[in-house]
Amino acid sequence: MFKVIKKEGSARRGEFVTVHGTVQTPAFMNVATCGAIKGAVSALDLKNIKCQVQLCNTYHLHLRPGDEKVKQMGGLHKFTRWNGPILTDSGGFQVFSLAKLRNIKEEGVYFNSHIDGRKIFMGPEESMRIQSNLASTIAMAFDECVENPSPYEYTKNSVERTTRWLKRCVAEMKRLNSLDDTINKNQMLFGINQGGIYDDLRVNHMKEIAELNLDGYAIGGLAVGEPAETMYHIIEEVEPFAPKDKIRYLMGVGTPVNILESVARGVDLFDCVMPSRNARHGQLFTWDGVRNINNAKYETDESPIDEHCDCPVCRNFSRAYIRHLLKSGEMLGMRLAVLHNLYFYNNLMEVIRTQLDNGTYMEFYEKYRNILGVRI
Ligand code: PRF
Ligand code: ZN
Repeated sequence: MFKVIKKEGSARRGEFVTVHGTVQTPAFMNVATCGAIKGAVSALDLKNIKCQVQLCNTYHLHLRPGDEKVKQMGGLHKFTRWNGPILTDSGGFQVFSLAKLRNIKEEGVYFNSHIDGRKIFMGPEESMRIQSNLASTIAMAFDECVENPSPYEYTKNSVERTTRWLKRCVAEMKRLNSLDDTINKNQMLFGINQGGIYDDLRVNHMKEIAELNLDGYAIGGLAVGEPAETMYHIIEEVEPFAPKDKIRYLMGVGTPVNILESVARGVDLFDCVMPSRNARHGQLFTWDGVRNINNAKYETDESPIDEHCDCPVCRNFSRAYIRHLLKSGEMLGMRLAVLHNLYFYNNLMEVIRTQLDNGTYMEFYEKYRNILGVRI
């Protein structure tokens, strides 16, 4: 259940209630593709970095260790020891971005595993069954994320198929949630808006899926190479047609500035590999902008990564030490950098929520959208 507590322009401060706890929104989901955040971060660390929700991937966990195995271990919550909300992505996007030799048919997608090349089929029913075995809090609908650019006719046919797939997801999830041996009988389902960069396809699709009374609505198919301005424009186009009383999730986005811009346009939920991936390469997010810790000027710098950050890493370690660890390929360097970046993202969301509570979000947005993307 989702409740908007406060609004400022299109921006929303909300609360999303799940069987695994309540999520304060706007919120960021921490990406744990295979059941772990890359950078040796476990469930034991998540409270310290203000994590509210984890995101895991259907495609990866189906290939390894196998969703039946995860079910045997009691589901993802018991398996990973994270008892807060978990969202699983449907596999649609990963099949299209990772798998080789894929073949899209009405029934689903035939593809070769990126691990051992074996032939696999995944359609809406398979994706729902896998996500039901994983027992995540929220399952995502099985969709096609068309590449950018894609021709109008291709995109139109693809969106129509994605709608038919969504209806099959709804039916299959209903069936699975009523079975005796299903671990999470309250599993929720989010639909995904597609339509590439075409306003009319986007709006028509959002209107169609809004009628299905789903638990949440995602905007997919963005941040796939189009300019940021195009992405903001699409969000503005579809936002009026997304149900007001349902949570809105912008998939795979983005930089801190992308998040500020999208919150201002009515988005409640985000996920992105950027904080963890960039950390592993020494790119650290701070309230003064983006710092590349590999720079020689930090060789003997005793200050923390971010002077304004209260995270466990900034309270204890210096720029010089973290730079040295990363340069030496020490696993601890990656771990500390990832912990700081994830804390930064989760804390940014907390600050955004406080600004919305106080009715000062637009002022905050005007100031920080010019700062957070600067390279320092
Ligand atoms: N569909 C799904 N997952 C996704 C996307 C999508 O379009 C994106 C697009 N940025 C990220 N993750 N199922
Ligand atoms: Zn920090």
